[in-house]
Amino acid sequence: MYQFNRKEYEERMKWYQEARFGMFLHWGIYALPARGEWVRSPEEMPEEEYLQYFEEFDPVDYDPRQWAKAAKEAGMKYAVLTAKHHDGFCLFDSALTDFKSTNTKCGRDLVREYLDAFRAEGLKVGLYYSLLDWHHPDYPHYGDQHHPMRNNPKESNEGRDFNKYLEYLHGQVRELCTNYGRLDVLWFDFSYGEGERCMRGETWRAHELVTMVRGLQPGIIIDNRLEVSGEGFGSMYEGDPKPWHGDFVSPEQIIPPGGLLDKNGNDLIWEACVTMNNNWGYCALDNNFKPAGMLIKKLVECVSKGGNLLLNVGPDAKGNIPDQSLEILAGIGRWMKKNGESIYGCGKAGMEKPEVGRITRRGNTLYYHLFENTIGAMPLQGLSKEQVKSVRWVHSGAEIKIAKGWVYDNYPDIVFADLGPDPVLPDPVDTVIRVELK
Ligand code: H79
Repeated sequence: MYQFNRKEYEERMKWYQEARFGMFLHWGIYALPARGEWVRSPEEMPEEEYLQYFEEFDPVDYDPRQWAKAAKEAGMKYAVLTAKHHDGFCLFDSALTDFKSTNTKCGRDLVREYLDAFRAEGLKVGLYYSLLDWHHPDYPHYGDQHHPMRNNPKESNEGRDFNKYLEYLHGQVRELCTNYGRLDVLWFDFSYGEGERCMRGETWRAHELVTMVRGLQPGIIIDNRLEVSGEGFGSMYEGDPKPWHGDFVSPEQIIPPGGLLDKNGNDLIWEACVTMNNNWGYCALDNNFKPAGMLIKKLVECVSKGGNLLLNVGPDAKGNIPDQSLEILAGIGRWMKKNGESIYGCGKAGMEKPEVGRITRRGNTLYYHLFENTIGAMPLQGLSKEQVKSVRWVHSGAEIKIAKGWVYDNYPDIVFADLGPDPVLPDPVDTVIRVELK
């Protein structure tokens, strides 16, 4: 049985911590109702009604090579696609269900095509797999939002055999880990409940599941949601991870204030998953997209706090990533092309955040991210003149001199980078300067 091993852990997490930026893809037949992937739950929509979308689903425009190009151009290094979401619909050709993409009009294994396309672009590939399943007849409900049939007397828990569901879950995870080549990330979602209604850890036969996954896919990275949800830090926080804790903490729709440490003060590996608008799955009426510039700063924030950003797109029912999302990705990509060196392989600086932005760091190289201009030269607080080897603009490589003069003589303990008299920075979103230390 799998047991946590610190050395193996550090080894498998290397690429992931260098990558820093990935694409989350929420796609399924819920793109047809287009009210988000949870649609069945708040609307308490019965199965019969939802099956109309299964009949209708026909993603004629699905070309994952376009998705992969968009991810790559944005500077993303990995991706995670929903192989199955809570609705139970499978985007892969599972032998264990008929509720799958190969049985829709398109007749295609959407997961396989995604994996081929993203690998071809040199991206690491991940799959999301929902622990909840609203289609499986043996998945129970407890009168709360975690199941759409909670208030339907015809759909009581009577006769539901959870062990059968567990066989199904383990069987499908085995299929994914066996039939699709090397997978880099497995993203379970999620654990919840307490007491008799505790759907966490060994409720999923998690130790056995993780042992199987690691046996079939050595080196795979697993999230922490066999134990917790987006809210929890789990046993990793205690400094004593359960074998099923997984490899990273997965804060959802939040960037942890101050980053994440365990209770002994050691860094935790984490990935914030964040939507571009206010939904994961395609939502026709949600045009509340965060601008590219804001998301660039959020990525920098994650890296400066030692974490990753998994940024979501929700393709529509035809298989197209919405235009707004593509434009945002392109905007991020333009910045990443110039400034990616301040993201990849970078992490916390271990220094106070400057007034005008943030700092990321790789070894002896500090990246100062200027979200706005300073008045006067840029103070490199915490550094002494003796430590600083060089200062450069990242976008051009040009030299930046250390500021001299009577104003700066008033602050003998602070080094100032002389950005010139022009208060308009070359990149109004985030201009990066690189400080090499001796
Ligand atoms: O896959 C994405 C979400 O569907 C899933 N995790 C991410 C990665 C997720 N699971 N739980 N949650 C998100 C948070 C739960 C939100 C809810 Fe609701 C509040 C569910 C029911 C009430 C939001 C509002 C969704 C439906 C109504």
